Amino acid sequence: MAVATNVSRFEGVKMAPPDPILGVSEAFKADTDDLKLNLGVGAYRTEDLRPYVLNVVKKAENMMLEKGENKEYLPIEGLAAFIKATVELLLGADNDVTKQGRVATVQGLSGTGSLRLGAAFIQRYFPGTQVLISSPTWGNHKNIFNDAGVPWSEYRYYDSKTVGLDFEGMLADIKAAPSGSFVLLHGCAHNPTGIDPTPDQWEKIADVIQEKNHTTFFDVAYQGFASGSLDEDASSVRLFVARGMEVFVAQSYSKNLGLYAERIGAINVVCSSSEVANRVKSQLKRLARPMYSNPPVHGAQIVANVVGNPVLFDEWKSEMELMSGRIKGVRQRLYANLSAKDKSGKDWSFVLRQIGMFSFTGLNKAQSENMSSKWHIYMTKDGRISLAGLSLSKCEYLADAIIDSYYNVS
Ligand code: PLA
Repeated sequence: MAVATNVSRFEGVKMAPPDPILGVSEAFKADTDDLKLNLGVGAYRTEDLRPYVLNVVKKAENMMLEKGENKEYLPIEGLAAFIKATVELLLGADNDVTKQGRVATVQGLSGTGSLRLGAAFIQRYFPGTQVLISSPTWGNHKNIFNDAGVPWSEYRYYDSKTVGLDFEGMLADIKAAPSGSFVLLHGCAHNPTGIDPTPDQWEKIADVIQEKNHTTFFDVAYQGFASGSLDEDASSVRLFVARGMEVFVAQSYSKNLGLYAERIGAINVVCSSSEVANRVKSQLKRLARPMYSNPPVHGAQIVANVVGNPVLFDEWKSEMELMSGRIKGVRQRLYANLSAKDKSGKDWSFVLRQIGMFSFTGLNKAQSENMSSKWHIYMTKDGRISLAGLSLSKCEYLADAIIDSYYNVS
């Protein structure tokens, strides 16, 4: 007979460190000071710093209620209307590759789950092949490929001296990697730096990737948030596809439709023929089935109803411009406050040049810690602040905190 003991079977389980991004929200919640500000996670807030549910999302949900949508299981690949809408949003409504049936698309658990499915596919079909990741990158990329058993290495991306793109370094590292590697690129609004290649630089990146027979893996988590235009922000992906390149693209609707908690996104693999695409899709489904069986329906219906409905689609574009416009506004105000308060002549204009939800401030770990411990401003330790969580009225306070941390903490 088994004897109950108070020695746990799990005695050897160590405490995991808090997540570098989502852990910031936990620390923010625990702070009781009225001045506190959460600039950690990239989640859009209104000017009075409240979460925002898009009007088009509310309208789509009403339509779904009226139609009386059911809760049956979806097919493993997801909702058909969603898949049609998501590819069109990515590649344009009238693109050749979908007409030719060359895109394998499977609905994923938002951007993260879609990246994870793509990574599992790479591990299964190209075991041991490395993925090149930008330095720096979104913190979770490394976890995703680690857990999928895909080795990775880094390519140079950010140049701290110019606070810009280390384009020569980037190209050299992609060139130096073994032929046939996978190259992870942020489709737009690079996280955390807010620095994207120019159209001309995208062409040159594509040249090197083609020359080396590498395969691109685009992470498109911010379509619409870089320029405010959904089409313009997909131009990097469209450029590669127009060149006839086979690419992976992970999409997320967390930010652009504000569907963070719905976990809705997709993994797309653009293939050289419809025949290959069919086989790739069958294998993506085979990977998904034992992981989570099939995806949730609610977010997929929202996306299908917004993107697939010309009236709501136009309304979404305006709301998208409104959100990205608000972020551009706080960018300008923050820059103005920093420049006015800092008498040293330091050039803060990088705040204006960076795009998307974030600003990469250049604050180091100790300085970022000072931002939270002294000023109650929560941010990631790599010096990133989410401007999507900032209001015009808080810019001055933030500028004071940044200047204090930058000059008084080493
Ligand atoms: N890819 C990039 C580059 C991201 O920044 C994020 C989210 C994702 C994918 C995945 O988002 P999803 O799974 O919700 O679609 N990055 C956030 C949140 C906004 C996070 O870390 O999960 C961030 O604050 O960096």
